[in-house]
Amino acid sequence: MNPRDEFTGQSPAWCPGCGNFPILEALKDVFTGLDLHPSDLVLVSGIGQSGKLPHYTRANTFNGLHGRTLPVATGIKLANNRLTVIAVAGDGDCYGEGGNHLIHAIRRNPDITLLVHNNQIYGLTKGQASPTTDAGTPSKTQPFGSISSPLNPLALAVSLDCSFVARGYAGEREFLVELIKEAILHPGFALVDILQPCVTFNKINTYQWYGERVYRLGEEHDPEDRLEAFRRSLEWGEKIPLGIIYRRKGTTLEEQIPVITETPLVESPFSRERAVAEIEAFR
Ligand SMILES: Cc1ncc(C[n+]2csc(CCOP(=O)(O)OP(=O)(O)O)c2C)c(N)n1
Ligand SMILES: [Mg+2]
Repeated sequence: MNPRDEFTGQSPAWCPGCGNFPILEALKDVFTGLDLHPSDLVLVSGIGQSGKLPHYTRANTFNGLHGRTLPVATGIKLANNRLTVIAVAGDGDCYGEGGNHLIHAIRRNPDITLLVHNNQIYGLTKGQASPTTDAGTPSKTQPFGSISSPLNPLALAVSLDCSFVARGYAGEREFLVELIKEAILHPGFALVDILQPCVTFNKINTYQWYGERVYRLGEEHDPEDRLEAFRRSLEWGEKIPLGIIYRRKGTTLEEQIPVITETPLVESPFSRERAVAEIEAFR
């Protein structure tokens, strides 16, 4: 058996040519490349076409409510910090409905990798403007163009001192594999925003549109220079940078909770008497 097949779940119901396919395939490369086993992993998602990715993967999975990917992922990480926790979300799910959770997850810095399938549209609900839709882009619900300014997720993350911030592109799968590996190996909260063409509902930000604009950051970019990272994160339009925009070392959420530093919570002995005594103390 091909080792990648170990991670194959249900058959995807995405549209043919969907930019989610290369992300799914890249993830299998990442897992085999890092010698991970399905039982080492938890894939957590919310609602959206992107949110279906865990169904199409063989691993531990949790598909929760729209926008609530990060609270669930954080809870799982705190319950068993030996697991590699990967949160999967869409631009609507994570930057819209779940935007508040994103801000506070970045502040807490759990060792979680967040993959955002950024197709600049609400795909599952058939093409409304999302927080990353460029201003003026027409959609079914705003035929004269989106009236809101777009949210820049990378600039937001750098401004919050997020411990790892990167941008990948579904059209550059091998490069994406390397970025996701770095994100997983990075100790702390890692955001990988992935440009993901939606071939059915986004006829503007197509493979061709992204292909003409993306470029890879070179050696001259120092991801540890926060001001330079912020400057790069603002670049959007004619040229769109791919790669690790920003990275810093920092204390993770788990490292600050002494009770789980030695033994994961899930393996800690449970004493009913002690639990009852603790509850009684609050009466
Ligand atoms: C609380 C709540 N609000 C709204 C919805 C409807 N809804 C489902 S998915 C979605 C947006 C999906 O867009 P995105 O997160 O970008 O995912 P994509 O399908 O593009 O991958 C919305 C608004 C919902 N399911 N639950
Ligand atoms: Mg989307």
